Amino acid sequence: MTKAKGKPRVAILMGSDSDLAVMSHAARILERFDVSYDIEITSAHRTPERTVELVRRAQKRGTGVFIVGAGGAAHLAGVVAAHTHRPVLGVPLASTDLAGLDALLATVQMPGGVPVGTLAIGAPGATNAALLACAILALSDAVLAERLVAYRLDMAEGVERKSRAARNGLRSLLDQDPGGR
Ligand code: AIR
Repeated sequence: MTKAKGKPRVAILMGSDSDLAVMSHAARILERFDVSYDIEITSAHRTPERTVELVRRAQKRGTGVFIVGAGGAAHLAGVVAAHTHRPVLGVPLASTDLAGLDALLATVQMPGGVPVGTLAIGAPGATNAALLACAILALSDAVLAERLVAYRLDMAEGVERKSRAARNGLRSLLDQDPGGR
């Protein structure tokens, strides 16, 4: 499935449909930044040949960055990295009783020579993988670079708004119960 106009600049790959809700955080960021992407389910273990085929096809179409999420014995990002020289960003997912620690170690502990840039476990990792993908593409895209600057400004304003609201909230809590316990 391809989203947004033109050839996909980013490929989002994930090991299972059960990963989709978390990986949708990456897609949301790419849409916000108007970066075209392709999203596919493929497994390093269940569909090894499809995985390699998807990486080759994406490369041929000019995809610049791969965002790869998997849980458990999460080898997908490493396998993708073995088949491309383009940047691979791995997102470890919490899909077993080990709560993502298994996927984190499997994704981050690549042997020297085949890098996977590993993000945090779960939704923050998916969000940051997409932001990092945008930052990589922004090296040769001034419009995208501007959007990244605006995103940070928005975020900072949001924190200031929340700080004001927290101060007001505290004031009314203290005014309601001036004695306290
Ligand atoms: N997975 C799929 N193939 C190899 C791995 N490691 C991962 C998926 C998912 C988890 O196994 O990325 O996080 C469970 O997948 P499922 O399909 O059983 O829900």
